[in-house]
Amino acid sequence: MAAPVVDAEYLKEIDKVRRDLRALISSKHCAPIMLRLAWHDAGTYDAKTKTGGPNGSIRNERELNHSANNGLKIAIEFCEAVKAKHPQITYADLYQLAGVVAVEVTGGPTVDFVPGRKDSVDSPEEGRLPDAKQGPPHLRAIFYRMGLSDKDIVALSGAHTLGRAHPERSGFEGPWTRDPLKFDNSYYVELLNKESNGLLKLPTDMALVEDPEFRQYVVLYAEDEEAFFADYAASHKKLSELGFTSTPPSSGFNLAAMGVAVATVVLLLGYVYEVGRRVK
Ligand code: TBV
Repeated sequence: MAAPVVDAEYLKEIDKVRRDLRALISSKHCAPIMLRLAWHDAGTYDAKTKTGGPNGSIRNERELNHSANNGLKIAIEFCEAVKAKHPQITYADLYQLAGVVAVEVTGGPTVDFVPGRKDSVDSPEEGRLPDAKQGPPHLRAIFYRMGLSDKDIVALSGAHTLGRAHPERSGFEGPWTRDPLKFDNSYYVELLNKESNGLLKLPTDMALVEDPEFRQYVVLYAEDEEAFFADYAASHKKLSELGFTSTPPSSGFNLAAMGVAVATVVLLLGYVYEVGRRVK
C-alpha cells in the first residue's frame, strides 16, 4: 500500500486523532494495553529482510491470533472507533500514536511522533516477538534483529511500569508496580527490591538484573528518573519508526521550488544569449 500524503490536512487530522486518543485512553483506563498494541505491531521488525514493523498488520486476523497477541483484540477495537471517525489516518500511524499518547497521559515523557507510516496486509510468521520465559541471549537476539541495542532493551522494558499480566492471556498474573496506571521509573526500583512482594517478575524481567551489561542501566534508571525518561523517549521513538523513513511534507513544495529555479535559469540564459546576439 502507498504511504499517506502527509500534507497540512493529514497533520490536522493527526492532531484530532491525538485528542480523541487522549480522551479515549483517559476514560477507558486502557493506556497499558494500547502501549502493548503499539509494541506488538512494531516489534515484528526484521532489519535484514526489512519486513514486519509498525505497519498496522497486527489487525489481520492471522497475526492477531498469534499467541503473543492474546487479548490485543480489545485494543484493536478501541482504535477502530477512532479510525471510523478519521478514516484517512493509516492504521500504522494510529497504533503508534496510541502508544505515544498512552505514555503521555499516564505521566511519562513526551515521545516525538512523526506521521506517514504505510499500512500492510502482509503479516510476518509467528515467533518474532519475545518469549517471556527466556533469558538474556533470547532478549538480545530479538531486539538485535530489529536493529535495537542493550540500552534500548532496558529502557523499553520500563514500559512494564504500566499494566499487568492476565492469566487468561499470558498465563502470568499481576502488575509490575504498585500504581500500574502511572508511568514512572518504579519498574526498575521494584526490580532491584528483593522484598517487593506480590509484584510480577518475569524471567525476561529478571534477565535485566542478572546480566551485568543490562544491570548498569537498571541501576541508573532506578536512581535517576530523568535519565530514564530521556532514554525511554529516544528508544520508543526508534521502536515506533522501525523500517520507516518519513517523507517530509515540504517535499512537494521543494519540487515546485526546483521547477521555478530551473525555469528562471532557462529564461536568464535565453536573455543573455539574446543580448549577446544583439551586440554583435
Ligand atoms: C504486557 C511480557 C509493553 N508483557 C505483557 C505481558 C507479558 C509481557 C502480559 C500480557 C497479559 O497477560 O495481558 C507476559 N513482553 C513480555 C516479555 C517480553 C515482551 C517478557 C519479552 C521481551 N512490553 C515490552 C515492551 C513494551 C511492553 C518493549 C512497550 C514498549 N507489555 C507492555 C505493557 C503491558 C505488557 C504496557 O516488552 C501491560 C498490558 C521489553 C496490559 O496491562 O494489558 C518489556 C519488554 O515483549 C519485555
